[in-house]
Amino acid sequence: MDQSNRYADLSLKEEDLIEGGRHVLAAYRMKPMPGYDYLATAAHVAAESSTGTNVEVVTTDDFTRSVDALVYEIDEEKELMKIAYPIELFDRNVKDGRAMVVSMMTLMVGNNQGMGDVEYLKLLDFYVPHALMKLFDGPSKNIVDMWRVLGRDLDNGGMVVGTIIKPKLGLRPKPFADACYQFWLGGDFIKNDEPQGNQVFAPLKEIIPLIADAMRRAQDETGQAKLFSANITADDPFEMIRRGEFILEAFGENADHVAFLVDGFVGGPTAVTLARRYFPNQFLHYHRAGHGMVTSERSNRGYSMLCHMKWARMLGASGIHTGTMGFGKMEGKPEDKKVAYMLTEDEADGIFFRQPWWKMKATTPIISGGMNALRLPGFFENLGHANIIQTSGGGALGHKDGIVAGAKSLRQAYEAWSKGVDLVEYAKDHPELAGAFESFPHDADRLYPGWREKLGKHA
Ligand code: CAP
Ligand code: MG
Repeated sequence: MDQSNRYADLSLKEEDLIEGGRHVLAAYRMKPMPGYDYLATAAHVAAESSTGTNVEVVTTDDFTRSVDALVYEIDEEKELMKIAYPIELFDRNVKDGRAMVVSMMTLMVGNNQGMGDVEYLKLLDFYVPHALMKLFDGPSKNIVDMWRVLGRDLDNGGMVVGTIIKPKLGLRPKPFADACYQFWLGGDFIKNDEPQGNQVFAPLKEIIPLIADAMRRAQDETGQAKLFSANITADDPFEMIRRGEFILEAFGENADHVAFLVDGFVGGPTAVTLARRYFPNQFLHYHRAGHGMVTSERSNRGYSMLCHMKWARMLGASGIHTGTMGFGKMEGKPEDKKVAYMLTEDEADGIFFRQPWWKMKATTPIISGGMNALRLPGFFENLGHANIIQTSGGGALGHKDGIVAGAKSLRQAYEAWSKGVDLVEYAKDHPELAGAFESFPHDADRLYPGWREKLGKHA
């Protein structure tokens, strides 16, 4: 059934819709199944994403029609369609009237995923007007709060040197805590790996006190504050609360050195919001494991990385894994830096829409995944700054001279870039950085040809 007479109005102008401030605008990549009309299919998507279904129903009245989502632009050649969603469609909390990301997802990438007349549909970008954006929590903490604990400049505190304790799973409590102590002798920040929690071989109630003790000893040893990001992700929100409360109690006087890690993609908006609202004083570390199933450019369904990041900032993520923009091991490209700007700036260009954030706190990019000291300068050069949280698992714990050297090599790479000094030059009088060249020779050869001669290292 062609519903375009109701769910499409191609006379609508995007600038008027933005000026009107009463619509979420969404841009999708869409291809109808063979034999289906483009506009009719787009209109069906708008129906399924708002007030309709595949047939007219007798209960529809004039008010219903006033909140129909409307297709306002299509370009069949580019497989592009845009929908305007009246903000009244989106669900609001009973308790405080605030808006919720889960409702946006259910409408904008809900039933419209997997429709019989649609070959593929992917949400590429969206625009949220002030009237709705002001109803989202946004972050309560971000890197500024980490710099505060670390005693750094609060406007330009620089890279937080971090790691993920590896192996990803399989360490018993004592070796895990020992690794933490070692890294903290050179680094700032340690996170649980995304699957680490309360495994039977490393019970949380045994391992967390040991980590807290390792933190105290490393702080005493170095005279510097240290940070830990503890995974509290669970199916049961009450389990998350129980973990968080135990962790804060165990860290005691260092509780403000603790971030809570939530596997936000698999845990979903409810898990992230529980952490954001129940533990508002803790840095909310959003890990995005699993996102690639929908955000990958190889996926023609779901939503883009940009949309994922925008929703994460709206939910209140203090920091989110933003990818390594082609400099690490995961998918990415240098142009992904636009996504980082969408997280940190008060206004930024998406793919189709410029989004103001109206002073919502920034979410800090967390840069991880196959990084090491050698790959950092290129990353910073592309992004344009180093005010990020950087975590290297293999890049730190795989250093030939051990964990402390691995941590120091990361900091030295940041120092070299900040001072505008070539990395090989800087390595000449920074042995831990020189050790990174020897630890990751394939990267060294690719990124710094001739490094061996310059550093006097033989193959
Ligand atoms: C990195 C990591 C992170 C990935 C996630 C891992 O370890 O701990 O989870 O960075 O990717 O488990 O792979 P390595 P992203 O440093 O040893 O690669 O940050 O892109 O979400
Ligand atoms: Mg991991």
